Amino acid sequence: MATCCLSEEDRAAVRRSREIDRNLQAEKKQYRSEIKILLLGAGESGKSTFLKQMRIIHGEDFDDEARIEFRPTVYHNVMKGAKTLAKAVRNLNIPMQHDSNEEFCDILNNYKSNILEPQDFVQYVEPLQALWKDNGIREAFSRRNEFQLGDSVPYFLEKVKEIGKLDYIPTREHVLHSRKATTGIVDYRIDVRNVPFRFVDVGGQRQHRQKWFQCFDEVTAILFLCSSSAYDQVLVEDRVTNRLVESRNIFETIVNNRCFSSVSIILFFNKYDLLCEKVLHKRITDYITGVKFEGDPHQLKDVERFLTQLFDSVRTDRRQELYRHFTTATDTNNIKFVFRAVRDTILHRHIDGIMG
Ligand SMILES: Nc1nc2c(ncn2[C@@H]2O[C@H](COP(=O)(O)OP(=O)(O)OP(=O)(O)O)[C@@H](O)[C@H]2O)c(=O)[nH]1
Ligand SMILES: [Mg+2]
Repeated sequence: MATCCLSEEDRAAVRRSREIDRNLQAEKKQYRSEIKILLLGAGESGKSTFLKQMRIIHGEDFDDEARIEFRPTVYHNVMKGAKTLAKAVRNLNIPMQHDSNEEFCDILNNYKSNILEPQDFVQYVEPLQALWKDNGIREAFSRRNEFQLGDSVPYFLEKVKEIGKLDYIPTREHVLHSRKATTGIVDYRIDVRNVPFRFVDVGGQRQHRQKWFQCFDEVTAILFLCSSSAYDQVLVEDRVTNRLVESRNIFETIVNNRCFSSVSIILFFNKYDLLCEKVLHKRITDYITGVKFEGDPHQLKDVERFLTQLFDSVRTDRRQELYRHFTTATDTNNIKFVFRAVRDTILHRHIDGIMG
């Protein structure tokens, strides 16, 4: 990366990182064990997206064949998203701008099938485009925190024409935005500049969390992901609990768990792109209470400080500083940069334990 446009702090991080690389190369030691990184966090916080980035950056990138496998998921994300918006229009008593779109809402309301092939999606392209332009749908979309809409739905609805082509192959960016909840435990091993890493991704929704304990052995570091933009949303699981409050509660149990006293815990305030946009028109203070907010809730820096304090304040052992980053897991360059810093933090602290 060109260092000319980085802050002094970031430049120092790059220098440190290069030094670690040089030392690793010079020592040419054998690794006694792999670095096991556990990805934890509530549902939809971005764990699997982060893992996809590890694959893109350090592993075997998604080739055409691998990307085609995501096609049914993309179709499903589009159709389910449109159906959710169509239902919301009715439930919130919002009039549609055009009658023809009302008819399509009826079709969507009854839509149940799973599209697997391009020729089955083509018929929906035009009505979906018209629907997404309708002021009624736009109004429902602006009230999306009152119902459950995936964060990638607007991204895909903007791209319906491209997705609707008969020779459609999802791009790498489409793969990163596609959403499929994790239900089991996913292991991914890669070498990052000759250091063996093993990532473990788990399902974050409540019903999947009892499986987390199976992965707690021999952990080197935990990347805890929190959806920083979800402060105005409630959980899919119970439709009552605030998503940020849930995330902080889970973080509290993990960070204070004695099993992890020698584990590096690094917090990712993810979905930073969505946070930047949301603070402009929604005050976090209207949803999260009990912790003092200093500054202006429409100022990103003040919100970042508040979020940091919110999570930092639940830690009982405060000898170490809280490692945290604001991240956008769908942005490969951002994750490349952040992961480099994470890797350095981990190697710095655990190098003696992992090298023979
Ligand atoms: N805009 C934006 N979308 C993101 C970001 N990170 C993840 N997403 C999207 O958010 C959705 C949920 O991400 P996942 O990676 O599936 O979340 P998860 O934590 O693995 O969720 P579970 O498997 O249910 O625990 C996907 O559609 C992602 O593309 C981000 O930083 N910005
Ligand atoms: Mg997942």
